[in-house]
Amino acid sequence: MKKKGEIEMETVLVTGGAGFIGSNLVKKLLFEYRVVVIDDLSMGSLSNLPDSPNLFFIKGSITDENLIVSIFENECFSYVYHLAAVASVADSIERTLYCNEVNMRATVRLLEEAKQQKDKIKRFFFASSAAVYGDEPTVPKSENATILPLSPYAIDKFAAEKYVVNYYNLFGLKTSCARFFNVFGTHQNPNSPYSGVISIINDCFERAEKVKDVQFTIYGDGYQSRDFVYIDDLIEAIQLIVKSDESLGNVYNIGTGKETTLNNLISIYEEVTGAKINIVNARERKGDIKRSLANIDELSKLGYVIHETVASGIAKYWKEKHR
Ligand code: NAD
Ligand code: UD2
Repeated sequence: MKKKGEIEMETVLVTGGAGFIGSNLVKKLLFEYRVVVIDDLSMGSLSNLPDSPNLFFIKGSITDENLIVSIFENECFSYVYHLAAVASVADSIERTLYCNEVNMRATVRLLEEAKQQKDKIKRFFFASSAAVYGDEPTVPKSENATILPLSPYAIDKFAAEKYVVNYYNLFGLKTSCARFFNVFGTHQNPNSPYSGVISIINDCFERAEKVKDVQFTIYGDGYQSRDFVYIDDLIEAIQLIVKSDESLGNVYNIGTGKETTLNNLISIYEEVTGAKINIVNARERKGDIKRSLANIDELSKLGYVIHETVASGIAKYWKEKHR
């Protein structure tokens, strides 16, 4: 109960808040808000979340329409961060209809419920992906670059983006989107062949501390490059976007504007850890893109400043677990 004169904390919703990015965002938001998290724990874990009297966890699926309606009936949100998704290209190929339910249709359901509270919601934020650009080779990618989604995951992300922007233009719900490039940092789950490559390399170097002959497979020659963005910089960029008026109805790349090859990553890890692992080169993955690099001019106009390079981010990531 609110004591006399006490200012009531605003409440925010984070879908997918038990996941890699979501849990890092929740930790930051808890300094300022009551946080409601909905997550079905299909990929996320409760162990990612801090103990806090201001954290209210709901185990459930965003595809459960009754649950979503009841959450919005019982709460009044200042911000909605929609991060819940099946974040795997491979899974979207295996389970196309299910992933479409989660990644696209459930986004529309959330928008419909948020629309009812549009005078109170300061921002509905949607996590999209650089995957929407596909393998059109021009880099760096600006937000108006050719969109060439190559997987059901990428198609759903782009379609959902379009709905999110449309709910601003048609109904006045305050929305923004961001296309995340390759994010890395604490709580990224390395336990799938499709986990983020840095989480997999990190896991290899951790195992190399205990066992010999740990092996990491590079699919291709290792000269493929990505724009790897450290989790803390990503979270800062998200908060910059949701607090800005210029970002209403807009989509932003979140990356660093710098590319790093897999071979570079290995060298950075050898430098940071002082260890070595066995590297095996295998055939390139089908559909793999050679280069991915963000143009972040639009985000920079909002005041985005990158604090971590890939090397300093990896050093922080490594030291977090190896104090
Ligand atoms: P993640 O898998 O760790 O997080 C997704 C969370 O959503 C998980 O906790 C999972 O349990 C939850 N979830 C999945 N289906 C759900 C459902 N039906 N109902 C409720 N919760 C459900 O992945 P992440 O890397 O933290 O990704 C977060 C968001 O960012 C996703 O939308 C993803 O597409 C996007 N993204 C991530 C990256 C990256 O590099 N990690 C890149 C581009 C886009
Ligand atoms: C990311 C997304 C993917 C999809 C894609 C669209 C993640 C984890 N992956 O894939 O879901 O959105 O972007 O562009 O968010 N690699 C190896 N060995 C390994 C693992 C990876 O060589 O054990 C290579 C992989 O072949 C690729 C690079 O490392 O060339 C990066 O792989 P990734 O899955 O981390 O990221 P990406 O951009 O390919």
